[in-house]
Amino acid sequence: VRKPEPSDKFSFGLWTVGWNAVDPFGTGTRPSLEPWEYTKKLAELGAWGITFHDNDVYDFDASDEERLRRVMKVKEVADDNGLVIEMVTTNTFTHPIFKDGGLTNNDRSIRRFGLRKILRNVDLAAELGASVFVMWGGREGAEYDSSKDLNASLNRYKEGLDTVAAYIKERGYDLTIGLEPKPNEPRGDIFLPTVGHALALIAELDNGDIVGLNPEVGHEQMANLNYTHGIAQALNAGKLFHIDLNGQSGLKYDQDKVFGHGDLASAFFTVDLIENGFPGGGPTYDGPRHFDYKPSRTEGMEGVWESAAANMEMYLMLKEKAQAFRADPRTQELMELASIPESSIPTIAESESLEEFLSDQTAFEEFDAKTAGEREYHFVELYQQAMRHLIG
Ligand code: 3MF
Ligand code: MG
Ligand code: MG
Ligand code: MG
Repeated sequence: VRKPEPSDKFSFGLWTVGWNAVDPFGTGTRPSLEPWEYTKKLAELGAWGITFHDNDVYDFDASDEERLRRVMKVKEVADDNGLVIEMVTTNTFTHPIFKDGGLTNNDRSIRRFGLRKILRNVDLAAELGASVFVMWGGREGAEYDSSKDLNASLNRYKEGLDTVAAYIKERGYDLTIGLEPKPNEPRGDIFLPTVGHALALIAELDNGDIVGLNPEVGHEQMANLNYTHGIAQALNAGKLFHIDLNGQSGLKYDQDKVFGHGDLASAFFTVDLIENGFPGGGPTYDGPRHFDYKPSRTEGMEGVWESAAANMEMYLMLKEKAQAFRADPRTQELMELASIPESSIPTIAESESLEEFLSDQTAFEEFDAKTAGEREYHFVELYQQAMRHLIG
């Protein structure tokens, strides 16, 4: 497979390659470098962009001067290496103050502090030229159902998101917000556990027009959901603003493995959708191919760079296969046999009134349900056709 190029729009969170592998059971197994020390290598490997949380770059209690100095250093090194800072996000989960969340904390003074931390970071995101501002509410949630007034918490979540969105509009920033759903970890239950929950909440916001989604592969799979279906529904709603690609092997902790190192067939169909779009056309995604993975704790610095490269290699291998799958005339034939093109035709014709539909005897009274129930779809053969391209 060819080498990744900037036009592939691959980007990495600085917290991914920068994770020194501390976990709840053990100390770090790798050194922690300065954030700008990861940038050059990512560019060499063929990445196009980077992303970060405020506190990936400067400490929670850094002075204004220190904050500016460190941010400028990252910006300078990114510029020197031709990397775009495409997304900036806020850490509202590490410091003890956020142990019960930022926007939904029961404690009002902490909510006010959390919102100010986020708004300050919106300014930073705009200054650095980011186009998306991701909000993962990692600590917005609970372990105990008795600990929350869930109605009030959801109202506070909406209030917080609406305030951030209104602020972006008021300042005239060219930024959208990408909510990142996750079902659990670090909270027992996180609010906005899935793509669907987030879409429903966005629809109720006053400023929801600039609020969309940043779905992560592993997060949907932790909820036993289909990632490709999740991003498809976000696309269908005009809400797929960003993506977090990685790998997950079933219902476990958030594994953050390399993209495709988990459910490979699912990863294939994700790439197929992103690169080839829906078979019948429709909304497409042309945003960053952003990796939110973690080099496993067993890896040293060599493994960090091997795994970073593996994400991009995996994506490009799947892209080649997915393109060949769609271009194969046999695939088109099987899609026809499966009536996939027919699914794009409205059930009731545009020119057809409801009355005409109700009086169409062929649709119901004369319809041969027995024969229709016996038809073939060849769905298994079509899937097998995909597998031939994937592993044949
Ligand atoms: C946690 C995550 C987060 C988010 C990030 C925003 C630390 O499971 O996925 O990574 O992606 O906070 O992009
Ligand atoms: Mg994650
Ligand atoms: Mg994850
Ligand atoms: Mg993520």
